[in-house]
Amino acid sequence: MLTSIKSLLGLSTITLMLSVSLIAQPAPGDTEDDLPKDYLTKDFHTGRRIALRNQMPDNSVMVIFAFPTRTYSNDVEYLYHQNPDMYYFSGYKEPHSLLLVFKEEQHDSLGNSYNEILFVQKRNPKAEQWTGRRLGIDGAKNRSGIQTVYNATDFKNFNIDFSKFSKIIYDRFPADVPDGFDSADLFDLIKQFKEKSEMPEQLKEQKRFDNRLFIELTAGLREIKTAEEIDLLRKAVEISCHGQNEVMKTVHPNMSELEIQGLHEFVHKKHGAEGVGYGSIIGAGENGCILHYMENTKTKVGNSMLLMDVGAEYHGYTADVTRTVPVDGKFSQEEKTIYQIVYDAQEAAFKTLKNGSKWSDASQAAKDVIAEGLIKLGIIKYKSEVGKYYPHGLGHHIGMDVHDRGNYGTLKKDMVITIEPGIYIPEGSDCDKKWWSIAVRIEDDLLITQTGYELLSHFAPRKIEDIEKMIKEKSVLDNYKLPPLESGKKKGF
Ligand SMILES: [Mn+2]
Repeated sequence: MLTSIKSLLGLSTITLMLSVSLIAQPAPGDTEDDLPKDYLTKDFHTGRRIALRNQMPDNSVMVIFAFPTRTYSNDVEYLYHQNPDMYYFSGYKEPHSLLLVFKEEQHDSLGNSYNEILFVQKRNPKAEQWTGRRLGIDGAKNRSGIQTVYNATDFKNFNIDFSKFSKIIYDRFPADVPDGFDSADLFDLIKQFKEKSEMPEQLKEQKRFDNRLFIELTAGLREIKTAEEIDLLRKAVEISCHGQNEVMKTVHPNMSELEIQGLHEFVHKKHGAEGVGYGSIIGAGENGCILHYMENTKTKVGNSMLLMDVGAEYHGYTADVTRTVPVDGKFSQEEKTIYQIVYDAQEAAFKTLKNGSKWSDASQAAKDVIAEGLIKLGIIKYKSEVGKYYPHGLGHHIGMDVHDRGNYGTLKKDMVITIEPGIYIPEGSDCDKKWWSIAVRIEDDLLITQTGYELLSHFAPRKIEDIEKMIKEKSVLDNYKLPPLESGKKKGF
């Protein structure tokens, strides 16, 4: 998109001419037929709202805004990502929207009743030609199953008496909402909501506006996955594993971290994953010690260990899978030793998992194995030092967010979680030099069952010998050859 969006607002002759033919036509995407068959259904979103309403306190309303759009460069926006809570409860993926879910039936002045309202982006052929199709009212009804849908432009004059509710359940507002040209964008919707509801500045004093309850209700629902969600997560995880496998089969010391990232994401997209759930982490050698390393700028990964933490996002659900592999195909003795401790820690955590087990038991089991392993090698002296080389938690829920909403107490059937112990020994650490720059994380995605767990990410090898075997295999990606670049040749880069 190289042309300025400002010319759209200038209504140039060309945009006007081109837009005429669009006006009478419905936007593609209005019907379920235009969606991939395994998308979340209207029944899913409707069911989630029913489940929410059942748990809401009497005389309450839940308020969910879309996420803001964000600037990438000048007049270019980042690819839009919907607020997962909005998507979960409505299936609506567009910005500048607002969902209200009421505990009880409401009545308007014309005698119509409703217990949920969705305010959506107004159809606008001129804008749609530039920034994409909009569902509009009919499309949004069809997608969400919500019968009361209005254009966001109608919120300003919509007659609703927020003062009668004993609870207004809301999420904290994003701090950086741009006030665009539109008179009904997210900025205005939030402003209008604050005015209509007479939201006080000091919310802490006001128990009627309840943010804690918002988190509690959404976490309680979203941490237990429905059958449709589990299907989508299975797919996201399997795709991510295929990415890991193809990279293992292709990787060589002259590859760059960026190229490796590209190979993962190519495999994801080949299988229909729209994006990644978080910035792909491809850390060679010392870079593996940076937990959320996303620059991926090393031009040659060399004969080091390669830590790859990558998660495909498929139809709104993200996987989170990490594999750490030796680029030259063989773990050195030191690498093997550290890797095996992390592997054993992961296995120890796995053993605790089942419906009713505690997050803290899994965490402790993994931590104990890592601490004992590091003490045995003389890398630490006391158990209490383990955080030096294992500085993060054991895992988290995955779902629409990579760190998905959850209560993190007891594990329950149909939760989908990651278990990801790691050991990171940066250069200069207070231990024998031979351990320096070794970084290992093994991260798997698991479905909690009544009696144990199902390892969803079993498609990618975890054991030392299985990884070495996989690296020996050939990938179809292996022999791609691109012409070398001409630019910069004379200057030597
Ligand atoms: Mn993770």
